[in-house]
Amino acid sequence: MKIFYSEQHRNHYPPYEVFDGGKRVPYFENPDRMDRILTALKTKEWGEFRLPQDFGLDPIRAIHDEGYLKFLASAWTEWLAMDPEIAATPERHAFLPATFALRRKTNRPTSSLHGRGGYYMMDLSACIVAGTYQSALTSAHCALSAADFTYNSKQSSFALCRPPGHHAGRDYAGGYCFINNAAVAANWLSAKAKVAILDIDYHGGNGTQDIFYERGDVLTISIHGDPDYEYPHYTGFADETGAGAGLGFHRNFPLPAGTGNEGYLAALDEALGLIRKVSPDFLVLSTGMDTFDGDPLGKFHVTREGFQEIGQRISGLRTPTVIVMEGGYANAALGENILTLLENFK
Ligand code: SP5
Ligand code: ZN
Repeated sequence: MKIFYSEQHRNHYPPYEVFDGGKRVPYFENPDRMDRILTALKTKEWGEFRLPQDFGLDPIRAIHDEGYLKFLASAWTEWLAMDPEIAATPERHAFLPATFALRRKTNRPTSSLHGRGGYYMMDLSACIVAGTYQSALTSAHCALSAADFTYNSKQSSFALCRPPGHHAGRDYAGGYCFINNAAVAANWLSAKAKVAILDIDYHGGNGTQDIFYERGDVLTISIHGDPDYEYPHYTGFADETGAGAGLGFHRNFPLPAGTGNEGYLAALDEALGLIRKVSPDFLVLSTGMDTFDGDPLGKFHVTREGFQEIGQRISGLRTPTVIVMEGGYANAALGENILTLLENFK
């Protein structure tokens, strides 16, 4: 199996994030996650590592707002230029806003850096540091490269993306995500063939949902912790099924805290039934491993046997699949877990 991966992600490693309650904690979405996955993949002879190709900005601009991309590109250097204290010890800092644009009709500020931060960010976890923009672009190029390979070969492939993408919307970052890798790849494929996105990360794929909400050409489905108790809190409920031309082409499966293999697989079977009805040429699988029993950010109890079954049932669609890495924070088990899932697609 082709694995598209770049070392570029190491330059995106914020020194902290801010948890609910205002608590500063070490960044959960860290490079060690990739090291665990790399170590596991390298024990197998079937993994063929490839560097991503550079697809340029056009396929990313097709999904993301121009002002937002400019903000991502310049926020860090703008901030350094504003504050000599930060510039003296950049490794101890990350850019975050402290004021957010909420539900009211908002205007887009064009000058204040922190104003733009609050406009383009949904929470305090998508911290920007020096390498963030380049890492996010390269991550998207891994997803595009995997999509290109899968399109041409009709074989499934793995985009080992970091930072992840599914919480990022057209004009906002959040949940460790900046560029929506799966959405960029799926949109690129959608110009050539019929594509569906299945999001199995523990957290609702709000960014992907928003991006495709009014499109009837790409079915999007997310299975996740019920937003009634879990991040991202405000979208991912069962009654959100798309709008306009997209009505009926988005589905959420919010599941209760404590969901184990059995409950998860029942929802998955329902989701796979919907995908079979649409019969896409390609599937983009937003793959988070944070449904794992013991994940520090999750409340599900999916086991390694569960991931085996999940992989088997999804690969049973016999649809060439672009597997895009999203979350998963039980680092010690992450390598084995992703391997268990991937082995079904090789
Ligand atoms: C890609 C991805 O998985 N992003 C997830 C972002 C989740 N951020 C919200 C974290 C809420 C933390 N609740 C912590 C409970 C600790 N016991
Ligand atoms: Zn997640």
